[in-house]
Amino acid sequence: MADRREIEGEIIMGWADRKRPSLDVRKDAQGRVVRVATSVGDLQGLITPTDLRYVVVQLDAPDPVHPDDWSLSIGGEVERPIELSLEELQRFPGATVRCVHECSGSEADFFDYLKSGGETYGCNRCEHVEGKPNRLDPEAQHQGIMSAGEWTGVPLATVLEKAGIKPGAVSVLAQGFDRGLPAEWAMHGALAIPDEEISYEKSLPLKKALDRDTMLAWALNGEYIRHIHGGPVRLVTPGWSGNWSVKWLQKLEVLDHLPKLYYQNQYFYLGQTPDDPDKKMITAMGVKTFITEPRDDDPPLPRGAHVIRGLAWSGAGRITRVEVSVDGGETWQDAHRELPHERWLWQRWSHLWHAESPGKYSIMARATDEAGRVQPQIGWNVLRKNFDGIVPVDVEIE
Ligand SMILES: Nc1nc2c(c(=O)[nH]1)N[C@H]1C(S)=C(S)[C@@H](COP(=O)(O)O)O[C@H]1N2
Ligand SMILES: [Mo]
Repeated sequence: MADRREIEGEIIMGWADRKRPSLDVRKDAQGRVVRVATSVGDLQGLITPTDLRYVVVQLDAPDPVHPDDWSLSIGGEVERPIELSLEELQRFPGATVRCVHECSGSEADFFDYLKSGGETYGCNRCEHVEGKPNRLDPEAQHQGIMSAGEWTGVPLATVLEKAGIKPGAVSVLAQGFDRGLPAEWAMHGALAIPDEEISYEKSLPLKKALDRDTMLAWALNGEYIRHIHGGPVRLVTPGWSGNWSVKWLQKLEVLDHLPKLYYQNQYFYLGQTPDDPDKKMITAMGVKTFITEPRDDDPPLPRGAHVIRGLAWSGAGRITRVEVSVDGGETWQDAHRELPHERWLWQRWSHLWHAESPGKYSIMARATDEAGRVQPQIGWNVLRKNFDGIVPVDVEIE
């Protein structure tokens, strides 16, 4: 009898199982996982399985805190400063939200790729190389750092109401219990290094802090949040770039101003140069589509019917339209969008393509969201953040 392993893939609990999607996992000198990337091309549903979820740790990976030892302090411009244990937090009326998280640095190489007219791309530290970044390869630079999840917790607004926000409040500072200096992999040209150890902290403008979907989450995909994803409790800011969802939460402080913070104004911003007077804080994601099939690395395809598939999402609400072009953007047709059409989750879409004549085709897709924003929204910027451009898939029909 042939080895079951050869036929089916892994052996799980004694039984031959299907092949598992591949992850790119990086560790620090202590062997702790600090970065995980995984391809949305391997995703069979809408929710990224927790084992496949991307991970970005900017400072030193902190030691885990046991849920029984964890508490959250809420102070600053509030009537009644409070400290909540996990159990106390869980007594508030709960909520669940499903959303896409994407790291601001996701797909950064495509800025250069589109700028070069589809000839070359580069990274912040390396020479430009010929060709196109492979967006479905988790080992490729800046790829695979987006995931969708179902979060359960309590709306941040509910907890802030309990403490009583004072008039004049402007932002809510959220601080994690991780500290350190930015990791070496995370540093590049246009960035200043802080001169002492810092905490990971962000200060959420009050309007977003009070948004009914902004939450203090303790569960992800139906289980308590694992340490690596920011447990016991993390902030979740649907629609806004991944870096706003502060992990390992320990402190909330209501402020009467918007402070200048390393991970708010220096490490993350949109601007043409480091001292651009029109520098903008990074907030909502753009509007974006991702073609998952066909792929650039497919062999020449036969003539006939092919299904073009993908995922679309936006930082400003639900997707209302996805269009596909098979002639490099000359003409566009509406794609079929599958349900559900949720506010913060990506939508799966498909388009039946009858490829009658042999030749090379450039397949494109573009999305529109309920705010009326059409892809792309975010142009080239010096830190190459929040890419949402239209990247063609190049295929050949035999
Ligand atoms: N405390 C803390 N929160 C953090 C980070 C961090 O390093 N420390 N990384 C941020 C960044 S840059 C991203 S993209 C997301 C990643 O969340 P994940 O690791 O669960 O995917 O968390 C954000 N929150
Ligand atoms: Mo990120």
